[in-house]
Amino acid sequence: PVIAPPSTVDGFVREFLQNLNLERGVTLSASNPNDRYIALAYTVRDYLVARWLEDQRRQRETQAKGVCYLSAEYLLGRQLDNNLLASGLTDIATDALAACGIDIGELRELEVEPGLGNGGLGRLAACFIDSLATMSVPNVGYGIRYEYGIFRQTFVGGQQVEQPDAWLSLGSPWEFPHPEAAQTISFGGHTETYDDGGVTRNRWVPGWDVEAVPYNYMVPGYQNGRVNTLRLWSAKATNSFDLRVFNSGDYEEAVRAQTFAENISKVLYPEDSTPQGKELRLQQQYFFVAASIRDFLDHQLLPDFDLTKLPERVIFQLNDTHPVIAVPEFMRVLTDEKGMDWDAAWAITQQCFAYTCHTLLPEALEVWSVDLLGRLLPRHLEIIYRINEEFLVAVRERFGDDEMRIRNMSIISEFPERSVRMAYLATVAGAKVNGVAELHSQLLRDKVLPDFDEFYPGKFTNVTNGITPRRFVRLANPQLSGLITEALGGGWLTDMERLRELEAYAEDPDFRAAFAEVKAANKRRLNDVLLARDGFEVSDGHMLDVMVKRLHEYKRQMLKLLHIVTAYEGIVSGAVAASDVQPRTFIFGAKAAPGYAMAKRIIHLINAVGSVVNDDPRVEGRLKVLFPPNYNVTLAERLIPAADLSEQISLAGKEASGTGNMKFALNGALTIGTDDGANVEIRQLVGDDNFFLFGMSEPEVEGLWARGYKPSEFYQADDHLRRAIDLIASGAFSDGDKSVFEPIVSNLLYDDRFMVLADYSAYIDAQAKVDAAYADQDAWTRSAILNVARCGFFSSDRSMRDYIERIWHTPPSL
Ligand code: 26Q
Repeated sequence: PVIAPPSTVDGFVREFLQNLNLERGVTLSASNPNDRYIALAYTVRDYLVARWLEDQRRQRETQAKGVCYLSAEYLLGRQLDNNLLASGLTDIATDALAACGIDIGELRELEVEPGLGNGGLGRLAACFIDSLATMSVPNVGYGIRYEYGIFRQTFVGGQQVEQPDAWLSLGSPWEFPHPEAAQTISFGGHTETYDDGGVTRNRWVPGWDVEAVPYNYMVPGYQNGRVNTLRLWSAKATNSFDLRVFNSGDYEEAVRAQTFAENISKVLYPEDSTPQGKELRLQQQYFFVAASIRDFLDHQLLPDFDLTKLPERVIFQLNDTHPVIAVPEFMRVLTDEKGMDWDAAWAITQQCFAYTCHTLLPEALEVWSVDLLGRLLPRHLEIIYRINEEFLVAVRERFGDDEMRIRNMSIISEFPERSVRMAYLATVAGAKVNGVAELHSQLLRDKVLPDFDEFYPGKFTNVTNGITPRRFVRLANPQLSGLITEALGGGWLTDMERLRELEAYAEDPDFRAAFAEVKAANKRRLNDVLLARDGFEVSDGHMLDVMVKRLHEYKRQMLKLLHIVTAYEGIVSGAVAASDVQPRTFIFGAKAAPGYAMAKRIIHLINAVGSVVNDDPRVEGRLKVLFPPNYNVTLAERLIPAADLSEQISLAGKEASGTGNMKFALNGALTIGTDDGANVEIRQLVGDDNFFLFGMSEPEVEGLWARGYKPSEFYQADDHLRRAIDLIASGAFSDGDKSVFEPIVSNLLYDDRFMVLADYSAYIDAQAKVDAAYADQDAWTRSAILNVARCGFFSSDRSMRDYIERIWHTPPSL
């Protein structure tokens, strides 16, 4: 058995120095900062590894039902601080390094965060595995080890330029490669029928294959001695590629073929909606789920396991449709490989999968053309056809020959080309289907999949998203955490409903003063970070108004921008005295998908407005627009604790949940938001007095669409709106060149799919209320405290309990 080093400063020093010598091959005095960072990471690992091995042994031994979380993305964020916190080693490590003359804070900054996700969905997966480990729930997270994560964003002349994210280039001390546990994953080829002792069966004759090599990551629970596993797959060329060299002598061609295989896990697709149907993306999806299923069957089950008992042993949770090709793969393995008959295999499959949907936008629903699927995975296409046939037979039995309904429910769509609707496949195969917030789950049943809800009563459910308080409260906001612990004592980090006890403290002037001081300190810390990072300064006395999330038209960064332009226009036109303006710093953080032209133009406009507003002396420094590039988890951890105001302003009915909204509220920012996603639940919990609601409700949005929405009418009818848009159109933010932002202006005036103009005046009014409320600092602080006190519900621990109770039915802990 592995024995952890002693949990003392001396023990840590010895282990650290040993790692420097043995793993890095350097002495302390000759080591560079990267050597020291890697040796530190190895040292933390050394403390966790014994626990990890023990948990893996126990999971194999008990064979209790566990969760396999299948996600194409894990947006993990930096590992060092999280793993120190989980293992209770933060102070020991700090002192040990100090004893070696090293400032641990400097090493911390060297870690390049693993950005293996786009945004909310990937970060949610990371929060969930943290909670499962903390709650001692056996679980394996499966995903892809992208060699390049989400791109690094830079701005050139205010425009987004993408740079590759070579996150592995300085070493990756947190991973454990296991080439000996590689799986061979096949693609292409054709299917054939054959005679299996008198029965005609189909089988797959693949055309090519790749190796899937697992890399394991430790997922330590918070100070509970548990360590779960995150297993990410990396693609490697198989020997068959080498053989081809040998046989053909065409060396260059063989190396090219190797590159082709290894491309599969090369890069994360940076689109987080409107999937493009790219072949490589489907290869990624099949690659990781096929490897994961095989890994589970080969390594997690005991050798003589009775496969009919699988539903008592495992549930595969599908994080959106990205891993849904796992369904026909599982069927293929059970029938073609294990010889099970179809009906038995299907009955098992329908109990072993559950599906989480993360969207309502029709263009974001994944479909794969039959043509592409048939070329890449011919046997899977056959299986999907059979699933669909049997499903439609059942639909006919139930509803009669209602051809319209059949066409609407078919897993295969015929237009604009024949393709597979992955969300439908997931819904038919899954034991449960869940949305990610109350409103979203309701709309999913009523608008997106109503026929399925009718056909499968009880299948649809809700699990409202959550966030891990370890990373987003304890690590991101140590001062607030300290204040809470002073008030409530320990234990609240794993029992967030206890934050309710803070309600009483909201009435205590001393506590309010201390809380306000924490916010001020977080602003100073943010100022240091932004100054070092981007040369930005956050002025004293400014309200910090923050909008950070992917750039999407439905999220309506343009609405925020119109508010800023309106405030600016008021000052320069003389309508408002600068001295009467409540000082505010607006901070944006947002990446645009590289192919999303409108989103990129909006980024350009934000930067353009920023340069003009920030430099105009008439503003007297009372409005500042900051757009630090490359918003990521690390920056979020600095920004969110400093924020006063959280912008959650999507068009009602479009944001499935949002999770940034929860992070802000739990860090004592007030929300200005629409009645959308989890905002609805935040407002219910914190109360109307502590939330700035504005804008149309989802039914009102529907009503306005139905009547025929004409954005130009709103433009004509509202003076402020017209002046703001005219100012943009005039070239005021583009050196007089009217053409630069013309596409944005005409989109707003003549299309405006997300009804920015319709909600503009309500937004401006709500912002006036924000200004008025902020003028009473003490009342604002009281509201902020109540936000913290009442948002314990949004701990991802609670989300996990809901999944366990409503979907997984796994034992609560082990
Ligand atoms: C699919 C196919 C091809 C290429 C890319 C994709 C793709 C990748 C990522 C599609 C979607 C995503 C990410 C979606 C996402 O992050 N959705 C968000 O999920 C959060 C967690 O549930 C919610 O809070 C957000 O409301 C939702 O937008």
